Amino acid sequence: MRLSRFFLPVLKENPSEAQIVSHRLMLRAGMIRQEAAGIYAWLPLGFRVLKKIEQIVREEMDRAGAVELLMPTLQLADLWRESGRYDDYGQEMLRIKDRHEREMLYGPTNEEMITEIVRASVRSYKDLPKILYHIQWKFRDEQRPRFGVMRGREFLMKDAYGFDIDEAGARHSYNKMFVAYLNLFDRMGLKAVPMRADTGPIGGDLSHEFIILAETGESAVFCHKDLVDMPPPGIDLDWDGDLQPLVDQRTRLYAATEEMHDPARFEAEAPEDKRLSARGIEVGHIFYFGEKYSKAMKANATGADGVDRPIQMGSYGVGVSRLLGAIIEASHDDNGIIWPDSVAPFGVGIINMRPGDAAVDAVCADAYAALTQAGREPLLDDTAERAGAKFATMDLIGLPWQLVVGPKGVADGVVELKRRATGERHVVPLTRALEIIGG
Ligand code: 5CA
Repeated sequence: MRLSRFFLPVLKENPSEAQIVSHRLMLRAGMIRQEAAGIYAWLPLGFRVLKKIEQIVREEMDRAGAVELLMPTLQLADLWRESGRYDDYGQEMLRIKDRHEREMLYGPTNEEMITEIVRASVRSYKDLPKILYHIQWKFRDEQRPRFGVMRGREFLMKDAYGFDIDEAGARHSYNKMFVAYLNLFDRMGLKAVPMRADTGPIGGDLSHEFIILAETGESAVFCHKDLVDMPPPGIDLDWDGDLQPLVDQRTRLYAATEEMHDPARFEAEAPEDKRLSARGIEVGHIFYFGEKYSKAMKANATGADGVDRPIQMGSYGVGVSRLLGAIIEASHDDNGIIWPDSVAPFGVGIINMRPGDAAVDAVCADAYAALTQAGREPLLDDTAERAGAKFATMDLIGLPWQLVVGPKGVADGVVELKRRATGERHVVPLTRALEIIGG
């Protein structure tokens, strides 16, 4: 992509409405624009990152055996009357009437709809287990939308739903999602700690939140320090085998959100030098709630014993749009964002220091072609901005590599390559720079 053709409305000044660094940087880097309280337009740079995050989530869900579908954002109120949640959900639910005066709502979550879909065809244990998921916009009329995409009213969620014939099967589905979550957050460069959590309006009694530690996090969290540096389980697993030891290893040590925190237990279970009281961002939340929806909505399946029973269910959410904020909170410096390679909107920023100079333009064109060919998605700054502004913009938008091409270097047969995260620079021939980026 050429910057002269791209749409990157960067802000020079700090927007006054942004209270936390990720919100400030997303606005300054021209990634999002607020259209109403808690409702954002995703501008091209932000949209590219959103798609990258979505794709990592999708790949790890698929690896764990989940199956993607897409449910609508609008739902019928009658569906929610079946589960009893239409009245319970209160003011967070956006209620709408269509032209026939039919009561509808913009989905805050999809337990009811997916239960309706599954009950229409699943009859017996032979049709199970299934984990179905979608990546779809949700609306929750939050009382205090704030911190940009962290607590929006419209936000993108990956929500998966597990269906099993019995509790042991449901537990296995829960474990699959637990393990997949640790892997997918790791792929985004995040250290997520699973913590015992309150189940709120989703229900059930087994639940974990996945928390990224950050000073600006909305929740107070308490955990054993060893959990923070525990490596992810890894993708090379027998997903149908016993995942319980992997889960036990990560749930044995104390970790709880504020609502579930028990100070006496914390003191008993974690030695003083291992006790971490911090703030965190909830990037995922998984629930096992058994028959809560299947019983109310009559979603039954016949077991191997011939007995008809409500299907055992769980639900598994990832805050896809919230993750942009969480990643920036975890990875930035005074000059701007530092994207991990896996989610960066472009892999390399090529800075043309003198557009119009035939020799410089030619080296930029070579670099652009080679990087495109290698799948590194370059962004070529071919604008007429002055050098200082070009460097500031590149640092602000946080691409992992910067390749600076200027007349003096070109005359000497070299370019300057900078790693955004470390500031490390190499002044080397273009071919060498391409090797370093590629390797
Ligand atoms: N149905 C279940 C799981 S599929 C569910 O809705 N769970 S949830 O309420 O915990 O939401 C799942 C994830 O969505 C949360 O962990 C959080 O990362 C994200 N999320 C929730 N509310 C918001 C919001 N207002 N803005 C941005 N992300 C949100």
